[in-house]
Amino acid sequence: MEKPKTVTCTAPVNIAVIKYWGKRNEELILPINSSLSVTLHQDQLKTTTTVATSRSFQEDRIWLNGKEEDITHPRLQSCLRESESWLLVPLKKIYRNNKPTCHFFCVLYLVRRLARKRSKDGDPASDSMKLSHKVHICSVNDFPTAAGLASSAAGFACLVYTLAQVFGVEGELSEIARQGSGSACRSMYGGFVQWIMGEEDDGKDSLAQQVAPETHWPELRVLVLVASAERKPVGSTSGMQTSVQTSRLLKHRAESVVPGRMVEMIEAVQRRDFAAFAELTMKDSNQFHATCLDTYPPIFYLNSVSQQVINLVHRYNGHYKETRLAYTFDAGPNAVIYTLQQHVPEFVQAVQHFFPPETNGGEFIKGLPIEHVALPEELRQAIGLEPLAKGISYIISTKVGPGPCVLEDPTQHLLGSDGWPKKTL
Ligand code: 2P0
Repeated sequence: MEKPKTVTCTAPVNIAVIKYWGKRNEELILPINSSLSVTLHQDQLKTTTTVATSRSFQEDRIWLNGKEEDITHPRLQSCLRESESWLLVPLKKIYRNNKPTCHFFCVLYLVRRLARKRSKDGDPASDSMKLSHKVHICSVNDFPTAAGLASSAAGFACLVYTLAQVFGVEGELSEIARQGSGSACRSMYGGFVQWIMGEEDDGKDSLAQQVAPETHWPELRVLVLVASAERKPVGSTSGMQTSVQTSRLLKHRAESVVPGRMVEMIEAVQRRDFAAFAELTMKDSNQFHATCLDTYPPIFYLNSVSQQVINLVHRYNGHYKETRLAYTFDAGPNAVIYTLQQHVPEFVQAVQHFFPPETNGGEFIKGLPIEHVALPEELRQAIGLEPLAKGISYIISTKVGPGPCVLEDPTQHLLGSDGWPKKTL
């Protein structure tokens, strides 16, 4: 048997500070407003994907977090076989409620098509032969999906990046990642990233772009406060669909609020102005959740733990008469806190005081180590909230990080030398 060609890559999670919520085109995933995010460091949170390709593989197959996804649906297979792009749109309609499977294969199709197009422009014919070989894909997240973090963003970014390595495609790839999951286009870069909404009907100008690299603001820290292990009640894809149909506030936000905020946010990042960055971040998260409440029937992503975090942050900032902390919430109750390195130890003490953890609940702080300090009595009194026991199960402490990377060490492949998942998965 011919030895498969195998590539393994990792890709990061991103957390938006100007939120994406609402599409103008469901199939191409074109948003109603631009958005901006911070890429988190892969030492703490990442997706790893291995792609193997070989003449001897019979089918395209995919294993997600150790379980094979069923891609035997005849329409899906025929789309992949025929290489007809017009098939993608009706296919996405059929599969709208089965996002991972359909979108994974649309992305696979799009990377192959791009590789074919580019190989015609001069690459050796042997490469275009390889494009007809089937692939085996194996992908794992190193964070629990239940933590409410955007696993689809890291997952699709990693798939697109790894396939592009296998098929030798270079250049702009965020347009394809976007068609897996909107927010995935922002995980194609490290640092601070904007997704420019674009104007074209075909989405060619709806792309992600780096605003500043991961080295730009070394003191910035990110704390993920994991509030609940419950799955989110309403998924992002269907939630934003209902919001577009019913919320006038969302329309106002997209047309009249976000364009100005994008400009201000980019300037705040460029100046490393934490107070401006933090205030815009909190206001934008609050407005996103206000549009969820303005959706009919309303969508609730925040819970009593989220509300206590919001109060804690405002009272903390109020006590110091300085904006030292910012919160942001996505489609779930977990808070993501942005702050500067020097404020982390004290804030974490405040979290432990106002959300007393379970005593036997394993480690409360994961990720970058945090120095222990005492909680000043006057701060505790100024915050003055009633402690909410077990409200937060753990904190992930991380920072800004780079975009997708290739892992050169073959022992890190998730597929064995025969191209099949390793037994240990
Ligand atoms: C964001 N979220 O900007 C916003 C804020 C959730 C809240 O992007 O339908 O999973 O695949 O394009 O990318 C989540 O939406 O949705 C999201 P699809 P996606 O991060």
